Amino acid sequence: MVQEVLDIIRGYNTVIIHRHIHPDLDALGSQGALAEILKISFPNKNIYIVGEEDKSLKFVKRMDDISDSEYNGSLIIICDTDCESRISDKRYKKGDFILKIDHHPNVVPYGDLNWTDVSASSTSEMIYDLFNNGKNGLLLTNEAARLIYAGIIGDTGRLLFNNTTNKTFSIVNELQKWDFSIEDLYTDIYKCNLNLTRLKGYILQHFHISKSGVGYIKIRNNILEKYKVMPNEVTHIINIFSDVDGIKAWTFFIDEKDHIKVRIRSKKIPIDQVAQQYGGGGHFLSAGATIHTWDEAETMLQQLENHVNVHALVDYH
Ligand SMILES: [Mn+2]
Repeated sequence: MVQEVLDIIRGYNTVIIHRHIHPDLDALGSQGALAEILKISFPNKNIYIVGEEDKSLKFVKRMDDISDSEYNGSLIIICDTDCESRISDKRYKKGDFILKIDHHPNVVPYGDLNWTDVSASSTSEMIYDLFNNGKNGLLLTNEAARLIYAGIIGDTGRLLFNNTTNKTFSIVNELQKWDFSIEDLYTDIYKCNLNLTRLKGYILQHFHISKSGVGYIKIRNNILEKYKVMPNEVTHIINIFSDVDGIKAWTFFIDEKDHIKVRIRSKKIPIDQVAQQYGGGGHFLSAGATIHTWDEAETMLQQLENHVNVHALVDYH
């Protein structure tokens, strides 16, 4: 697969790399690292990265500002994005060929070529694979190593979640040999602004746990306004009560005025099917959906409750 991917890349002079909306460390890390690798390995190609920026993640990578004409005859690579509706910057449609690189289940393939690896901890890990398997032609830089490291740290919760494999550890081991400051990276990643810290306090006071072990919190818009926190910032604190004894899965309902964002996480029981029933999706243990009423939130919670109840008997490990 890596060879196929490299053959496609070799055939284009302009490569424009996209990723998902509301970027996270893995989206920016994989996108930025791939750009770094391609720039140093193919100095004659035009390589760009595009998409909306997140204020709190500017330390990871800044985007390029390019004109529409750059898309003529270009190769589009889309990192870390499971479905088309989540692609940031809709101009990807203007490209000549779409290559998807992703570690989410390939439920809705949209690329002309799809490289998906659900066993990878992160898309950033796949970018390392690309470099590693394409070694004869590809080079890495300190900056690319920093970006891949950031992406892996983001999606594995600092090598804590069960998507962390032996391979992930060996890649991290290799990356540590490159020249970048892991300490500075951690300082940037784990800094939390005061407003979000106060909101943490509110959530810890008000979340509920159901009989089956579903933790949940409904965050209404007036609360977000009171604490001066943007809805998408809440994702940064999604795990704050996950370690409470008895919790098997947990859900945040985040009021975004015209809709409600649902984020579901789970320790062992796969919960992506519940998200799919509401038009959402994601990973087995980390999924999301969008709903429109608080009644729907109640139905969803009930469904999650039943789901966790039924699956609690299965031996996941
Ligand atoms: Mn990812």
